[in-house]
Order: sequence, then structure tokens, then C-alpha cells
Amino acid sequence: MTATDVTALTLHRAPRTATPSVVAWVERIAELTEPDAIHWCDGSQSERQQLLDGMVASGTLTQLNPELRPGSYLARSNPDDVARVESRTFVCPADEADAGPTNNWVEPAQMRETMRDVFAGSMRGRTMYVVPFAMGPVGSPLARYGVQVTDSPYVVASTGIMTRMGSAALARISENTPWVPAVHSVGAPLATDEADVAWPCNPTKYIVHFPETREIWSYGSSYGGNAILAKKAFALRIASTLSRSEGWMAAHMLLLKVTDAKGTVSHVAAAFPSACGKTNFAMMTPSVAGMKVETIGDDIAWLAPNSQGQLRAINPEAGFFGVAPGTSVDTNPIAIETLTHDTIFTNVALTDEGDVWWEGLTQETPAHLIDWRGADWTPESTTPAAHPNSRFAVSAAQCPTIADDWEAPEGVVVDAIIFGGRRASNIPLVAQARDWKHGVYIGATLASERTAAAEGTLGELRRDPFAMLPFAGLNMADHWQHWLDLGATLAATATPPPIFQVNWFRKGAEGTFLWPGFSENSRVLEWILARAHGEVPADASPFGSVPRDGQIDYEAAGIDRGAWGELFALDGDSLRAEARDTANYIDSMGPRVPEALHVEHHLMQDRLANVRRRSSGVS
Ligand code: GTP
Ligand code: SPV
Ligand code: MN
Repeated sequence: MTATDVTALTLHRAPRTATPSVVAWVERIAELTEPDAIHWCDGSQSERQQLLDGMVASGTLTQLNPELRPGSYLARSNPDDVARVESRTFVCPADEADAGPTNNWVEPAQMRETMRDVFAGSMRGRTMYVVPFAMGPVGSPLARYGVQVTDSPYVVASTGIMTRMGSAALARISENTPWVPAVHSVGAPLATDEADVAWPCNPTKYIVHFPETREIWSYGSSYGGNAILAKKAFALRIASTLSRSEGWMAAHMLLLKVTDAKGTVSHVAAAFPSACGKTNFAMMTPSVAGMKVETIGDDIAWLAPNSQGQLRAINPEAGFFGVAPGTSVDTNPIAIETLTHDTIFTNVALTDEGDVWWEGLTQETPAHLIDWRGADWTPESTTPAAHPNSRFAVSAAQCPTIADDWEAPEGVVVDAIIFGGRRASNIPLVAQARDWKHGVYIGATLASERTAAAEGTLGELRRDPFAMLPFAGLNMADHWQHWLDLGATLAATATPPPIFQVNWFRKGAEGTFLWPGFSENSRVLEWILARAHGEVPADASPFGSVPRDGQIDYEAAGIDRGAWGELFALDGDSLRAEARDTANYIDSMGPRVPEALHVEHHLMQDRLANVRRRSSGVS
């Protein structure tokens, strides 16, 4: 098909509501990528079913047993396409300093040329889908809009779950609406009569952001954040620069609603790095009597101060793309219930009954499975049945604990902010920052052990400031300044929400987790809210305020006094060594690091100067 034919097809097929700038852009991308056909997605149920049926026919999806898992499908990716590829993710502002030390940068004109080269003819033999979407409730003042073109029906179906996708979003985009253009190709053009593979992709991958023009170009991968561009690429990387110029904040945070036994309602936003417990915390079944936790979001929050000095938040997404392994009726019964129907699973194992399985789902391991690579698997196998980064994509609306205010157009008021990571040592179970600036220091210096959510060495400790290391589309030091500025904006009219640090992953001498986690995290949440509402005193520690003896019923959580003490133990030498590393780390973020963070670091060092080895929480 020639470029002219494609243009005619586009014009013919473009819905009347499509604004001319969107149509013109679609035509330009079609001329570059040369698809065989163009389909403008309306987001309807029938369109969705057609896509799913087509993918079953082509072998991309396996339909699960409709009696066990109605409306649900399994995708097996190419083994080289199983997680985000941070090494192939680029942030390309005109000035390298605006990308900062944490991002891969290429001069934008050069990167544009590379994009033109790799995308040229990249959709030959395929259909290009035009996928309009809203991030946030359609019509909300906090919502933003985008259009992704992609040659992957799997990405269309996933985006249909993860965003408000289709005609309503497209109708919102007028010539006066800023919208984010996102171009995606699997990078596997098909020659005439060439048979397709189940998971087309390309060994060469690019996930590219041009923050100044708010553009995204992604090539070669169909996995998660690499390809569902509304999610990390837009709602975090592009949004982190957009929000800085507009005075709000894009955060890698879950959002939840808590109602305590007295009926008091609070909302909490919490940032944990990838695969460190956001989905679990957002869907928690509290062990604290009378406490109710409801879900608003499990991965991304957009935060905005309002004129009364409140911090308002929305979940810009409409679905959950969650880690499967470890999810069970014991750890996350709400997720298990959410996943009973209409779910797309990727890289989990298939049972002989046509249902899904993953490590940790059941205590008993099935005698036979088809593993995530499509090979026979038995308990004797030495490789995992499900890939460690295998995931489910499911609509948030079908979560049994979805909060009634999850789509409130004005967002919910944030009463407390939490930062946490996976830390075997040094970091206490919970501590309250002394003030906003100290909280920003905690967020900025956050570290965590590396998980399977990205490529790299598992378990290696790395800094993950604000859980945004892979998701900041700007100079990290500017992001830190933006957090300080947000606090100042809030403080001009009201008291900003308190900031806390948590660590569910501290290990004892035997190398096992000291804290049971999951439901028992509600005990920590209860203390956090009591502090946020000014109800209880606390003890002082170098990390800020920590619980007083008796405030958290750790025995009810199933641990003894010894373990409780270890959760707050301070090892002076180890903490000072970490603080020296922190100083180097802060310096490595370059000349734009806010002076306030250097000051906070010195204050922390002073507090650590005389720590020997003692335990807090235990006398
Ligand atoms: P992303 O989607 O990658 O951003 O991850 P996430 O932060 O939502 O992580 P998720 O809740 O999916 O948890 C990832 C893994 O951590 C799962 O295997 C969980 O079982 C495990 N996990 C979650 N919460 C806890 C906890 O409180 N304690 C322990 N020990 N493990 C936990
Ligand atoms: C993460 O890695 O933080 C995720 C999964 O939420 S992905 O969408 O692939 O980025
Ligand atoms: Mn995430």
C-alpha cells in the first residue's frame, strides 16, 4: 500500500469527532510507518471482544477456561521482552542538564533521526490502531489526554483496561486541548504472506521521551511500561515535567481510603519502588479491628494543591497492571477476587484445567503446568513456572474494595504521605519525618533492593528517589526542588500532610523478614493516621518520630519483643556508613540539588553522630 492510499484510508476512517491536529498526526505517522490498515479505536465492548478473538486466532492469547476464569486470557511474551528496559529508555530535552544524571540522553535532533529510521516502514503488513485515552476521569480538571498509535492489538487491549480509552476521550481533544502523542511499534514488519509470531518484538528497543514537545516514541517491545505508554511514559515521565511547569506533582504512588472504627475517613498516598508492595498495600485487608481500607489506585497518583491549601489526588489510571507472583488469598485476597474474571495475564503458568498459576498462589504446587515459556513444567523443574515479573491487567472498577470516591473529578484530600523501600537493614519499620523538608530528604534518598520489575542484578541495593528513578522525565534535582516547592505552596495556606517512611522488608539475623507485612501493615497505617490527626505522642529517633512502646500491638501481629526491637534497631557504624554513601549520592545529582537537602543531610549526620547500638521501641 502506498502512502497516498493510507492517507485516504485515514481520512475515511477518522471519526468526525477527531480534531484536525490528531488526524494530521495520524496521517504523518502512517506515512512513516506504512501500516496496511488503520483502525480508530472507539473503546466499545464489541471492539474489545473482536481484538481479543483476533489475538486468540493468531496465537497471541490463549483463552482461559471460561468456567474457571470467564473473559480471561493468557499471553506469553518473547523471553527477551519481559520487563521494562531502563538501559533503552531515553529522556531527550534540548539541554542534557534537563535530563539530569539519572536519565539516558541523546541530542533530540539526532534521536528524532534515529526514530525516523527505525519507524520507517515498521508497521508494514500490520494494522495501526489509533488509541485515544484519558488519564484521570474524563472531564476532571486534573485529567489529561493522549493518543497512542500502535501496531500491537495486545497493547490496545491492555490500554483499554489501564485507561479510559476510546470515543469519550477523543471527543475531549479539541484544537485547544493539549494532548500527548505516543507512537508505538513492535518493530516487526511483515512481508507479504509472512506468518506472524505470537509475540512480535525487536531485539533493538527504544523508549524515548521528548519532554519539551510532550512526545513519546517506543519501539521494539510490547511489555508493560515499555508499550502501554499512557502509564509510565505519559503519567510519570512526561507528567513529571508537565506537572512541574503547571504546579502539580506526578508520583509513583498508590492511593487508598481508610475508615477507622470511629468512622473517620482519611486518604493516604504511598510511594514504593516497582514490585515493593503498592498493589498489596492499596488492596489491604486490615487486621486492625474496625478498620476499613478501600482502593483508589495502585501505582500512580497525580497530586495537586488547591486554593484551600489541601493536597488533592487522583489516580490517573483505570486499571491495575500488577505483579502476579506472591499474590494469594493469604497475601492479597482482594486482588485474587478482582482477578476472577475479565483479566489479561502475561507470563504466568497455565494449568491443565486451563486456569492460571504462579509461585505463591497456592501452598500446593500443581503436578503439571505449562510454564511462561510454553514448555511442560513439574515441581521438579529448576526454573520458575511463572516469570518473576509476570503480571495481570484488570479493570479497577471490578475490584471489590474500589472506593466510592475513586473517580471523584476533584480528587481526594491526602492526609498522609508514605515513602518505603525494600531494605534488609538500617531502615526502621516506620518513622514520621520531622517536617516536610525532612520528608523530602527521605524521599530523595530512598533506596531499595532491585526487583524483577526491571532488567538488572536482583537484590542489589540502589537509590530510587521518590520511587521515580526509572520514571522521572526531568533532572532528578529539579524533581526534588519541585517537591520542596509543593510543600511551600501548601504551607502558605494550611499545614501540609505529614510524611512517613516505612520498611516492611527488614530482615533478622536468620535472613527472614522480621515483620509479617500484608494485613499486619494496617497496624502501622493506624499509627500513621493517629499521628497525622495529632492524636498520639511519639518517641524521637534519628529518622524522626517512632512509635512509643505499646502504641502498636506487635504481639497481635505475631511477633515477639525481640523482633519488634530489631525492626527499630540502630547500628551506628552501619548508619554512618550509609550516610556517607548518601552524601556522595546527593552530590552525584549535580549542581541543581536544592540547598535544603544538603542542610537536611547535615542534620541527619548530626543525629547519627552519637548513635552506638541501641533499640528503640524496646527498653
Ligand atoms: P509495581 O506494579 O511494579 O509498581 O509493584 P508494586 O509496588 O505494586 O508491588 P506489589 O504490591 O505487586 O508487590 C510486589 C511483591 O512484594 C509481591 O510479590 C508481594 O507479595 C510482595 N509484598 C507486598 N507487600 C509485602 C509485605 O508487606 N511484606 C512482604 N514481605 N512482601 C510484600
Ligand atoms: C513498575 O515497574 O513500576 C510497573 C510495571 O508498574 S510497568 O508498567 O511495566 O512499568
Ligand atoms: Mn509501578
